[in-house]
This record gives sequence, structure tokens and C-alpha cells, in this order.
Amino acid sequence: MTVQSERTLLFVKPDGVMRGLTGEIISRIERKGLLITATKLLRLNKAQAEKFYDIHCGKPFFEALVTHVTSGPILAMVVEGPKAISVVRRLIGKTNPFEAEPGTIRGDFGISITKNIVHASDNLENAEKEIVFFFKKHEILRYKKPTEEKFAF
Ligand code: FUP
Repeated sequence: MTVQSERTLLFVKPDGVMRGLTGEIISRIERKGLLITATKLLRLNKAQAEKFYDIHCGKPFFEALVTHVTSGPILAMVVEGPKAISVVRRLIGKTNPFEAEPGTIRGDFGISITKNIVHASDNLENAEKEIVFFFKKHEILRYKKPTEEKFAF
């Protein structure tokens, strides 16, 4: 069986960055065996945040969501690997940290549904759109882990 390699977009939200959780989150992604092929620390302005979350425009939590994601730096990254989209979604856990399983990022660290530590793309179409939102093509690197290279001995 061949498993499709995918790219997904993850960002650590301002609560995750300001609580000093970026290292922990990167470590979990690396330990799972996924590859980080682009990363950027940035702060979204209101217009950018509203565009990124336009699907939620008009919902009761929209304003609080935009206020939170613009409240400080975020660490965005492209994560690659077999079934990366669903694998990363499982690593982060359910949207509501009170329902997210222990062992997931939101289950272990989240304290409110607005401040739920991370965002990650939920399907292929959104992953492609969200990667383009944050990264130019040349900013995404191609490389293999040493364990995946073939060495001549
Ligand atoms: P997720 O894909 O898990 O980030 O969840 P959604 O796309 O449904 O929601 C995006 C963000 O909106 C969540 F990360 C937090 C916020 N949100 C709320 O604050 N309240 C809700 O009831 C649902 C979402």
C-alpha cells in the first residue's frame, strides 16, 4: 500500500507562542516523524486574520477569534509527511480543549476554545489555500531526513 505524502499548514497561536510552547509543539511534530519544510514568525493584522478565517465571518465567536490571533506573534509552518493533514489534526486534538484528549496539543495545553494553542488545516483544499496564504513557493524547502537518504558505505 502506498501512503500519500501531503503538506499541511500549522500555526502556533499567540497564546501558544507567549506561553513558550513553540518548542514543545515543534518537538511533537518532529518526534512524530513529520518534516517542517517552511516556518515564519509573524503577526497578523486584522484584515489578514479576517481573510484567513472568512469562513467563520458572522459567527458569534468571530470577533473574539480575530482579536486573539492578532494579539501577538504566531509561528506558521508547513508540515510534510504521509497523510500529514489528518495526522496533524489528530496531534492537535479537538477544537475545544475541554473535549480534546490528553496527549493531544490542545488536550494537554489548551484552556479555552478561543485560546486553543494551534491551528491546522482540516482538508486538502484548505491546506493548499492556507499554505499559499503564508508562504511563497520558494520559501518551502525540499529535503529528506538523514534516515531516509540512501548512503553508500
Ligand atoms: P479548528 O479547525 O479545530 O481550528 O476549528 P474551527 O475551524 O471550527 O474553528 C476555528 C477557530 O474558531 C477555533 F480554533 C477557535 C474558534 N472557535 C470558537 O472560538 N468557538 C467555537 O465554537 C468554534 C470555533
